[in-house]
Amino acid sequence: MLILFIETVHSQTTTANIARRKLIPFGPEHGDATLVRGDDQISDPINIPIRFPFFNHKYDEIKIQINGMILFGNQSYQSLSYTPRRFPVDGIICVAPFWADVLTRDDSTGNIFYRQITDQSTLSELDQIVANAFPGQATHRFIWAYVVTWYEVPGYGLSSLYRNTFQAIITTNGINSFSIYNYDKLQWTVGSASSSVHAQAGFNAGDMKNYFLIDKSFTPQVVQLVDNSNIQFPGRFIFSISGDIADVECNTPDGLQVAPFRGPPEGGYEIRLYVVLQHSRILHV
Ligand SMILES: [Ca+2]
Repeated sequence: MLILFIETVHSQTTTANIARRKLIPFGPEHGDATLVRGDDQISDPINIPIRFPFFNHKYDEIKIQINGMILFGNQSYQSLSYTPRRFPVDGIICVAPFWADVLTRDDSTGNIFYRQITDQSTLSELDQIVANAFPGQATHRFIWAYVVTWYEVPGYGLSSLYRNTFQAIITTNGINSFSIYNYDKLQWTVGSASSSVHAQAGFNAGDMKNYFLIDKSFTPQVVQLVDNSNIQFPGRFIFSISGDIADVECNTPDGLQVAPFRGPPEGGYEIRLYVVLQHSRILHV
């Protein structure tokens, strides 16, 4: 409620600020890495220090796809199309805030930035954002997040006058996972080589069962995501992406996570243990 209130106050001042306020801070000055400029490339595999629950599996590796996706797992994904394929799609495991044919190769402005988030203040902020969206649930005590920002990205074969800025955040407490999509600016929806197939927004577990398309995907109106929401916060969508946790018992291995589980042999990592009991209460050991 606090965040909604602040938004309201700012809406009386400047619209430019309100748009930017959807996004959490990004860019090299915030420690982001930058994806090499290009057309359809995928980042090197990024090992993450937690097993991230995404529906029925846990993943300790992600990849950033320039064309608007975060991919899970160690598949090569080399044959992944720049034109969006309608979910469900077998074997593509991703969150896709805006799958469309980005081209930054010859651009001097557009970039894709990404970083891991483990600082407690940002994690608490994400906790609050999700808690505001799902007020009936207990706080989630996130222990890890990753943010990818597509900043001012132009489209393949399109005028560079048209640019998109959006952000995907994935976060988890080791049991519950969420994706947050923030849409700041959407000015194009289909590259010139995509046969009028407009952008798709959603997620896909790759199992042909767990997937979602945000309304207006595959239509020119998908640009309206900057004003739409599933949580009454224009330009923001939040999804629970860890499936049903009703089966999690406090004595099952699934209920216990150590973060980070991977570290240098010489040590130096803080180790935190989390146990989830009765679906929503978290004990910090
Ligand atoms: Ca591309």
